[in-house]
Amino acid sequence: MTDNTALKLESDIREILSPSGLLPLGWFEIDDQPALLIGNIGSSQWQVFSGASPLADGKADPMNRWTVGVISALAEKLPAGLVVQVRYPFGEPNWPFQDYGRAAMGIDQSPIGLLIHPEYGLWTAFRAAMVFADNFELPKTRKFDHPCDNCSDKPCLNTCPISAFTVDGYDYLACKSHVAGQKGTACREGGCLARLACPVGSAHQYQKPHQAFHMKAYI
Ligand code: B12
Ligand code: SF4
Ligand code: SF4
Repeated sequence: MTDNTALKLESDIREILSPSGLLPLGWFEIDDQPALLIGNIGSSQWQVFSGASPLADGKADPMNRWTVGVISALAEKLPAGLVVQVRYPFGEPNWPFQDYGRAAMGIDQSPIGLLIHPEYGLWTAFRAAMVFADNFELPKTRKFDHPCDNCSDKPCLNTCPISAFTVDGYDYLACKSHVAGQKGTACREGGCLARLACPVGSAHQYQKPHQAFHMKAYI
């Protein structure tokens, strides 16, 4: 019989997080303890974040500061002692969030490095991982077929104007310099053209201001 603690906790967390637009993405284990991955799907958090004070105050890393605020408020609403640690995909140490995404969501890497989900495509990002004290049973992660296996044209690999994706990997320095330069307006204002070329989950593509926000932070 399955212990339903994890499902009940996930449902409570989903409800508490719902006004922020962040959501639980799946369970996995960190050092044999239950952990829940939290993130956004498409621009699910953009409307709330873009009206929040961390973006308006002009200080550095507004999305990260906003995330810490949302997750800290969530932890305070849960029973005392239940959350033993919160890990973030920014700051130190550099936790392996793409490994967490693989474990929690049953998805894998696309040829351009981002993890791809059959429904949400390349449009998921991870904002936090919460580690819990109790050793409750976790629901099994569904393992999806890899969407790229059925994509013969692979437009993500031949759309980048400077061919940043090669057999040697992702040339992020060339990418950054293009995005910051005169010819990089399309990427800078509309988002990575290689990512946008993927047909999977295109309904979840980030809204334009959300794309531009990340590209500005990236350069
Ligand atoms: C360092 C880092 C970067 C560096 C990569 C430097 C490099 N050498 O390539 C830079 C700043 C360039 C970067 C850029 C982006 N990143 Co980044 N990045 C990270 C970070 C903080 C650490 C990764 C790491 O060091 N892992 C540890 C090492 C040992 O493992 P690794 O597998 O070798 O890691 C390498 C890859 O992850 C790679 N990488 C990181 N991001 C990206 C993005 C792309 C497109 C590719 C091809 C590779 C790549 O760089 C790492 C170091 O070489 C993670 C968050 C985290 N804590 O995991 C996010 C993360 C991997 N990035 C992410 C994203 C979304 C991006 C951007 C698309 C952001 C944006 N602009 O919207 C951009 C890509 C630019 C573009 N073309 O659009 C997401 C991926 C989500 C997903 N679905 O898989 C993560 C998980 C952050 C998050 N909050 O969700 N990133
Ligand atoms: S364009 Fe095709 S190969 Fe590239 S990420 Fe999308 S599904 Fe995968
Ligand atoms: S942001 Fe632009 S330059 Fe960088 S990888 Fe994407 S398409 Fe290429």
